Amino acid sequence: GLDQIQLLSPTKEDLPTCPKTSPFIGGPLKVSFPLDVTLDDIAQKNPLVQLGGHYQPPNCGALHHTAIIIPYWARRKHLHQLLYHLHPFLQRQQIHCTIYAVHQMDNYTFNRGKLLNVGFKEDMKENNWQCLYFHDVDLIPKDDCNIYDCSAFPMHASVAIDKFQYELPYETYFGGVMALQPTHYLKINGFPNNYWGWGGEDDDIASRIFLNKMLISQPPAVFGRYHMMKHGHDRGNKANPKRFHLLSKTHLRWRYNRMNNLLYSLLSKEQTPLYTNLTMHFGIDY
Ligand code: BGN
Repeated sequence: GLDQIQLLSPTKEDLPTCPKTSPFIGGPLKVSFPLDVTLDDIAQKNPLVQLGGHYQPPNCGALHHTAIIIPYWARRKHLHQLLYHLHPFLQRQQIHCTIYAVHQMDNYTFNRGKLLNVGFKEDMKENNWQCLYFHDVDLIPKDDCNIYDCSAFPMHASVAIDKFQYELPYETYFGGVMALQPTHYLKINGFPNNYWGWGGEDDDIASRIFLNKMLISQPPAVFGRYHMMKHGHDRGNKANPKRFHLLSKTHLRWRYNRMNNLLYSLLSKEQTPLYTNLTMHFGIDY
């Protein structure tokens, strides 16, 4: 309601609300990768982005309030390329948003589920976000009509990735970019914390959604196109041999393995010009 909007943007109460469809969005995007683009270059090209990677349209009250959460680990180049593409894309959509990079800093195994949980928890402390985009660092949206808002059900945005010939690799695939309202997230008890290494945590999240009798919505495949940036094998993110076993237990564990028993220490929260950087330490893996 109105109260909420005023709370979210206290200085914008006099502005008219933004139109339902932004006049700035176009169609398919040509995605190119300029070499050696620096964070300073990106900041200069996006003068309206505020400290922490925060944006709200200057001339109208945004209809959507979206946090973008990027789990990230030793992929600095990809993060810069993603910011280069994502900031102008989000501004064209006239949404109110902040980009958060959630960074795991320890020598243990990557844990995407846990990073996403921390991202949720820390972001909701900052703002009453109504929509959360959990966004892999290596995926660049290829169509302006892929609007970063939420729908009545959890949404899988990256339904057409070039690496998978613009199709789902399998029917229940839920990896890459997904969008949940806070109520969806709370209903499924957050994401699993116990998948260390590559694979399975996205399938677990999809199971949690189905176990809670929700459906997964998708944008039309022509809008849900993404380019996946190439990368080699990540050290510390080996395929997790336990993932098959873990997945067979989701229906028993989803109530207990969740956001509430989330052990982590937040080492720093840094507002950089283009994103808020959350750095965590998870301690030992188990
Ligand atoms: C699947 C992985 C997903 C990954 C996709 C696409 C598993 C669980 C074993 C049943 N799932 O195979 O996590 O996103 O491939 O790469 O490994």
